[in-house]
Amino acid sequence: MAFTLPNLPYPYDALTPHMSRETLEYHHDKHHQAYVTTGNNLAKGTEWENKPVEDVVTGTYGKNQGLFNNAGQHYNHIHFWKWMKNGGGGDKLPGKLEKQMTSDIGPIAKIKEDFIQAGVTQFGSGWCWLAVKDGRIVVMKTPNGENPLVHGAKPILGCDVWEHSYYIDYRNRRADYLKAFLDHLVNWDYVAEMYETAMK
Ligand code: MN3
Repeated sequence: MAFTLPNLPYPYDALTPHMSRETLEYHHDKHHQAYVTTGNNLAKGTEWENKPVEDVVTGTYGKNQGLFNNAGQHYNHIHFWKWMKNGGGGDKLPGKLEKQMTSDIGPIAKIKEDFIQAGVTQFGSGWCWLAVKDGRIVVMKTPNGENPLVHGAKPILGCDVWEHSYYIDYRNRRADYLKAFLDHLVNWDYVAEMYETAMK
């Protein structure tokens, strides 16, 4: 099946005041839609037409930059919408996930600090992540549309640090955006779900 734009799993104003309706309208309806449209156009007539997005991402990395950029961003955004929810964030994590994260990285405060640091130090556009690599949860960062899938890891949480994700609400204050993401937006249940899938 060709790439299709998923609906947001909540109304456009559900994440206010931490992420505005205006940001979600532009980010979901314009930016994500453009990755879907361009990705489908670039895949047309190639071996990647109608292939699962994960296969396109890993198969085109380092080989077909144009298609990779759009497929990577499609994959990243499909999950990004689901990694947030109204009333999310905070330090109350599903027990098993918290146990694994704290044993692999350290206390929740350190995990948050490392995640924010990864996002702030990603020069230019990109993403910061929690991912499972070799059975352990690690903090990562990637440029542009890259994600942990092409680095032998499985993403369980990602935050978009392209300016289109925060400039309307936070202007240049990327660290404040990352803090609000962790404190008020993260859907830890979906992170736990991706963790379970990654460990299978
Ligand atoms: Mn984006």
